[in-house]
Amino acid sequence: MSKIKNSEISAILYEMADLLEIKGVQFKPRAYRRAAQTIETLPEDVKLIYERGELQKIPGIGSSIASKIQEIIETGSLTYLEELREELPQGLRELMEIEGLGPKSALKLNKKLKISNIDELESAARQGKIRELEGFGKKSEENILQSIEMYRSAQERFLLGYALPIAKEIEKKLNESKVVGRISLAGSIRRRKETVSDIDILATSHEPSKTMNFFTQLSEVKRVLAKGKTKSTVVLTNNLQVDLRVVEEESFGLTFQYFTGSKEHNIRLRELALDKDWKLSEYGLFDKSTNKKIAGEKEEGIYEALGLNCIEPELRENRGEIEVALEGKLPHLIEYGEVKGDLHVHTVWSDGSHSIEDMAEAAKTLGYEYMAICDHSKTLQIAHGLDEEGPRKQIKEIEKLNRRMEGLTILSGIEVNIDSNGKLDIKDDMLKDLDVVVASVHSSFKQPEKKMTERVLTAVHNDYVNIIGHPTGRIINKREPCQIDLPKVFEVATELGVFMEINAFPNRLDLSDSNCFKSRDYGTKILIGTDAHHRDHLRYMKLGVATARRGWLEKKDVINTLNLRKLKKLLGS
Ligand code: DGT
Ligand code: CA
Ligand code: ZN
Repeated sequence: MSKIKNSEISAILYEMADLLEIKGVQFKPRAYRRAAQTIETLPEDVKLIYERGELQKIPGIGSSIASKIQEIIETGSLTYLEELREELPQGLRELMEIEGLGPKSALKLNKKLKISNIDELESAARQGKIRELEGFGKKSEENILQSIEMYRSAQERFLLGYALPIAKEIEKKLNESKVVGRISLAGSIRRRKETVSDIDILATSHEPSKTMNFFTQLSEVKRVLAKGKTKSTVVLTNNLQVDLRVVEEESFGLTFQYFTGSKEHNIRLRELALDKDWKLSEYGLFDKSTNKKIAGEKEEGIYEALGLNCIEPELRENRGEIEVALEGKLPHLIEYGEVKGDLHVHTVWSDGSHSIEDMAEAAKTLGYEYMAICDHSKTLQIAHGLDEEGPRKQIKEIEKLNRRMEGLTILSGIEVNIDSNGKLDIKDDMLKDLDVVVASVHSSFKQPEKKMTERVLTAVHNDYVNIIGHPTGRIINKREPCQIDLPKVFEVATELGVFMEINAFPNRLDLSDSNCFKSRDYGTKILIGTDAHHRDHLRYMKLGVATARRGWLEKKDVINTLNLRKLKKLLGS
């Protein structure tokens, strides 16, 4: 029997899904993708489940996929996959990594222009060969080049939602090993920036060489780029780079402040110090004339000495936080524990992995008071959305569950699709009976600004829409935000009592931090929703809260900090 990991099994299933999709097979790709998603996030080794004969007890895994998993576990590979690889041209999966290229266009590019990787795609586009192809044109050639650029930059910056759990795990291992005294994440990951180029960690230690040995020998490490007494750099098997610095106890606070950044924030602080004839460096805050240390041990001490309240790491981007802190008017940011429920959750009724009940149980373990089920509506065919009568059936099921559930209220909802003219694909008659209506754009992202703004405003004007989901449609590192006049949307939404979503899914974070920052000028209320398609995704909430905090939002700005009674009143349900 092979020693195969869950992640390797799910990689095979994902590839199956892609290849079947390229082949044009119906339904199966979705089943494989869902199984891959489930296995990827399973806390237990699939092999153990298989040994107990319980593969089919895993949600979303039927007999056919179970037998494939069995073959993978027993032989380390899958014959069906090998056959598909033989049958289909090489490189199509790589091409499909480019946003906007589906299986059909990838196949065509391969057949007509013999393109089988991204480099070849780029050179064909630069030579103007793609515009000559039927069904492509000049515009799509430009779009391809733009998407390639985004794909390339994605290789350099990692999603916060991906890097943060890994960073915390390494922090935990160092802590438990007892080779460090104090330890903390620093840099962009401490500021919870949406993407990070690396993981910065600071620690104190009585035995730095022991610390560095332990760090460079962690099981996740692929390569050691540098190993010194005070600083080491490693690359993990997933290509993330991690820096560990061992610093002096006496200057931990200052060094911590310095390496948290951002650089722009630090430069502005240094100017403040200079105004007082002080010097701020990574070793401390000193009086320039006497060279006496003014602060350094504690991070807060530096801010205090400069006449500022301590600025939360998420705010340190030089977006005016220092000026506001000088006036003593820093916002009281929403806290990570203040969220009382999730209002954007998918289930097996559309493209989610779990039943309503399973998602509700998972929400309960997070201490939530409520959760709204917002499955996709019918036109989103790839997500197998609810038809016109779907919501009615779901409301009944939710009522039944609510009678039984204790400690959590399930709200009924839907994520309706806003079509290219702003029309919704579920009738008002149905929408009015739901507690929560999220309306989102899922297609025609390239419309001109005026058209897109009108389109979204049409949805905002609908009497039953509560929330605009992922308002710019961006996918970090993959799809640019659509062109939309957000200030206008904020203004009208606020007037009509419609809320804007911070979609907390790691590759969305949409609204972004800077858009949240702008929304404050309009008094716009925000909903943080995870868009969970799996129970483990509910934990993305903290990424949404981080985005809100980076956007200077307070508890009062975010509707899902309200208790159920107040929330229902606000939703008019
Ligand atoms: P990243 O890694 O691109 O996601 O962003 P950061 O902010 O983590 O940047 P990084 O890793 O290059 O440096 C970590 C922190 O160290 C940074 O936030 C501030 C500080 N730092 C680095 N270089 C400089 C510098 O040249 N001047 C100042 N004032 N601070 C710096
Ligand atoms: Ca960094
Ligand atoms: Zn959506």
